[in-house]
Amino acid sequence: LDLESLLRHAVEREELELHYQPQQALSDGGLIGFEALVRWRRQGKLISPADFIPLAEESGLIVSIGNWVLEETCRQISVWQAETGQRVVVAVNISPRQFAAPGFLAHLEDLLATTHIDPSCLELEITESVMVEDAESAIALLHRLRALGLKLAIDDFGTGYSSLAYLSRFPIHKLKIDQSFVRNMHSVKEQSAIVQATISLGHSLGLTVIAEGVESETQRALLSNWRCDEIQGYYYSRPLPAASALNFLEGSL
Ligand code: G
Ligand code: G
Ligand code: MN
Ligand code: NA
Repeated sequence: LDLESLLRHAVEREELELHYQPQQALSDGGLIGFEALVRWRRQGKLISPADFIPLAEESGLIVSIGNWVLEETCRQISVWQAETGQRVVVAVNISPRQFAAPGFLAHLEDLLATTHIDPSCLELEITESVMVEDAESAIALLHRLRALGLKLAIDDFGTGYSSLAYLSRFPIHKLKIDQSFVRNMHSVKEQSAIVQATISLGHSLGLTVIAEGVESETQRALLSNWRCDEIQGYYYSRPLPAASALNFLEGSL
C-alpha cells in the first residue's frame, strides 16, 4: 500500500493524535495557550506532519484531516476547561486548501454550536499563501471567521509573498515570526533587524507578536528587550501529549 492509501484511513482508524506546544507571555512568564500539532501514529512510530501534510494537501485528504484536527481541538478545549475551570486557548494550523474548501466556515459554525466552547479559545493559524490565489475572497472569509469570535494568526510570517498593503487589510489578531528568523538573530545582524522590524510592524498594526522556535535564554532576553509579546519554542517547552499538557497547565495556574 502506498502512503496516500494509508493516510486515507488514518482518521477512521484513529491513528492521528495532537500534541500541544505551550506559548509564554514575556511580560510575566505566564502561559498564554498552546499550539496543536498533529502526529500520525503508525505501528508504534510517530510520523511528523512535515512528512505527510504536503501529501495530504496534494491529495485533498487535508480537508478530512483538518476537520478532525479542529474537532479534536474543540473537544480538548472543552475537556480542559471542565478539568481546570480555566479557559484554555489553543491554536490550530489551517492549510491553504482547507481554508479554501467550500464547507470550511460551516464546519466551524457547527463545531462551535455543538461543543459550546468560547470561540475566542480557538485560534486559527493561516499562512500568507492563502492570499496569493484570491486575496479578496480570503479577506472576506477572515472577516466572517473573526465575526464568529475566533482568534486569527498569520503563521510563518516573513517567509511568504504577501505585500504589506494586504497585511494591513487582514483582520487578524497575531503575527507569528517564523523560526528561521529567530534561529540566528543573536549572531546575524540582518536577522536581528528583521525580527525587530517585524515586532514594530505588528505593534503599529495593533497586533500581538509571538516569536517561534525560541530555544535559548539569550533569544528570550533579546525578544523581551525588543518588546515582543510572546514566545513559543523548546526553551519554554516542546510539544506535549495531551496528558502532559494538562500537567503543564495545572502547574502554571
Ligand atoms: O510539529 P512539527 O514541527 O513537526 O510540524 C511540522 C509542520 O507541520 C509545521 O509547518 C506545522 O505548521 C505543520 N502542522 C502541524 N500540525 C498541523 C495540522 O494539524 N494541520 C496542518 N495543516 N499543518 C500542521
Ligand atoms: O509551521 P509551524 O510554525 O506551525 O511549525 C511549528 C513547528 O516547529 C513544529 O513542527 C514544532 O515541532 C517545531 N518547533 C517548535 N518549537 C521549536 C524550536 O524551539 N525549535 C525547533 N527547531 N523547532 C521547533
Ligand atoms: Mn503553526
Ligand atoms: Na511557523
